[in-house]
Amino acid sequence: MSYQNILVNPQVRPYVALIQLNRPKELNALNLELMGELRDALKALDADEQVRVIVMTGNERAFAAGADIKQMAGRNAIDMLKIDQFTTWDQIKKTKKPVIAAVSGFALGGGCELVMTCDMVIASETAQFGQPEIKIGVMPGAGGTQRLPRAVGKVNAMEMALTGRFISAEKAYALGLVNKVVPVELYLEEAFKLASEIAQLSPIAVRLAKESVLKSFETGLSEGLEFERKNFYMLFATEDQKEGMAAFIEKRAPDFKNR
Ligand code: DAK
Repeated sequence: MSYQNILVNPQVRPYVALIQLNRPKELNALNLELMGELRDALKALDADEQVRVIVMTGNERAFAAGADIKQMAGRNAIDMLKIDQFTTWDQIKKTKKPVIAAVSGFALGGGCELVMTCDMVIASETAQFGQPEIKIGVMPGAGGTQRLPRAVGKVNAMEMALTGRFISAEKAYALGLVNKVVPVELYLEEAFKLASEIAQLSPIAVRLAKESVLKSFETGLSEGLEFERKNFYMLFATEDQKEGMAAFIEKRAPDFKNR
């Protein structure tokens, strides 16, 4: 597939794919075209047997500075309703393989929300996160008011959503929004390292573990535990479980086959 607004490398490392948002002049502002391509690329990589983990990144200056304000500015409520971007965002959120965001520079508005749809986040020291929509007369519309408080707590989410202030990578780490902060020259490599570590594991176990963790955001504890148990039992039907446990007992490295 050829894309105009993103770059895709399906094998940047063994079993690791890279998607790079690529509208650098606009700080990777998320226009409809880019979001559609991102949805299509994630769907294709999710179906590709040679891909086990996906890294999503921007460039050093910006992961993404938000939805494209110039594209949105003239729209009315009915236009927004008809465009129905939520279908695209919902599809992105349904990616079954782990997605790691490698963030440098601005991750604002829809950019910050996109980061929060990812499963893990590696940030460069220069990364800045924010929900500045309030400054342009709107509010977060792609999950910011729901995912941000779950990630950083109510008072921090309120401060970000109600003032539009940005937070630094260091603060984002302290609040639990990102996994690790590294110097800018290392953020992508660090994301590949994390991705490669996960790519060596049983993909089916990784998939069910991801699904189970995500379930905890949607359910109460009892229902979540029930869901976890079913997935846990299911893994005993896989060859990878037999291989993983045999390898442990035989003191060798496992060779997982995704079966
Ligand atoms: N949209 C369009 N263009 C943008 C942009 C954006 N969000 N952010 C930056 N740019 C463009 C600038 O217009 C400029 O273009 P030229 O003027 O050179 O043509 C270029 O990128 C460089 O930006 P600056 O010159 O402003 O660079 P600075 O370093 O001075 O400032 C900045 C960087 C990131 C602080 C500043 O650009 C800025 O404040 N940008 C806007 C940030 C923002 O407000 N983001 C939130 C946008 S609203 C939804 C899904 C998502 C959303 C809504 C609904 N549904 C599913 C329904 C999301 C909404 C948003 O994100």
